[in-house]
Amino acid sequence: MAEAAVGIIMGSQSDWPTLKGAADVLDELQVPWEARIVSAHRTPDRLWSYAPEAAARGVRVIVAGAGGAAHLPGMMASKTRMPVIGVPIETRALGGLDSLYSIVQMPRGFPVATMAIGAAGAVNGGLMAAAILAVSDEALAGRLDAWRAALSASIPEAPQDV
Ligand code: RP5
Repeated sequence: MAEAAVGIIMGSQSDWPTLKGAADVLDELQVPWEARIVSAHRTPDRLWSYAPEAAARGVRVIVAGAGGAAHLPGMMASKTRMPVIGVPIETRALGGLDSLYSIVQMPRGFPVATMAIGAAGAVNGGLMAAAILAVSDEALAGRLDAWRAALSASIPEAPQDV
């Protein structure tokens, strides 16, 4: 199997049903990925070692999802200059606004490209990672263009009674 170009990391196993949306769209675009549980609070040593080890394996973009006190994407952005795409996970207590605010309000100098809360954000995280890689990969750019065109073509012109 090809080496992973995208690292999908998450704070907990419970985030995977959401983050799988990123993995699925990367599969559709034939972009190899890896997935790891890396919690900023529960496994801080893993957080510290992930970025350099992933970069050595060939990972070039990171999609990081976390919920609640969602420090994983921001801390990862502090450790690596690889682009970090943050996915705020929907939470039961606060609906994911807590995750969104934790991820989006980075201090100047260490950006996280923050997606929407939940499932749409995860899929868009995968698409954003693919778009970043497509800048220097013409074949992938073509697949991404075709994916976007197919989505546009699937939208009916008029609504129907269902
Ligand atoms: C965060 O806490 C994780 O990213 C997850 O979204 C949330 C809840 O984790 P679990 O209690 O379900 O493991 O660290």
